[in-house]
Amino acid sequence: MTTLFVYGTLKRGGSNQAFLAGQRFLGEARTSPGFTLFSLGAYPGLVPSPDDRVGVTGELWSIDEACLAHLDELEGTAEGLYHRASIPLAEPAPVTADTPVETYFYLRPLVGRPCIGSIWPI
Ligand code: PCA
Repeated sequence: MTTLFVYGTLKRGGSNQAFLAGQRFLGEARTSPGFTLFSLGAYPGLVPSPDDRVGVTGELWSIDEACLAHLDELEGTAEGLYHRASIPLAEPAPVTADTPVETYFYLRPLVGRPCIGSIWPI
């Protein structure tokens, strides 16, 4: 099982929520400061942002291996669209600090894309 932080279309009510069917919702969460969101149109991308003081708001889910493989396909990890890697959470978090949490980092250029800060509205 992998603990995944989702911040965009995978959140409850989001357009890709169905991809998390049968997985376990652990709670709402926020990353540590140092991350922000850009709008890529119909979905957001999370990137490191050293000047950020707020972090990104999202949800934690416990994901099984088969689901995670589908999510990696959806997020285009093989094509270099997103990269799944660990991210630190702000306290208090729905999981203990020693549980590794992963998220999808956006990898493509952000030229001309609007920075939308800490929340992707659903
Ligand atoms: N889907 C993933 C990454 C960006 C997106 O829209 C998520 O919700 O976390």
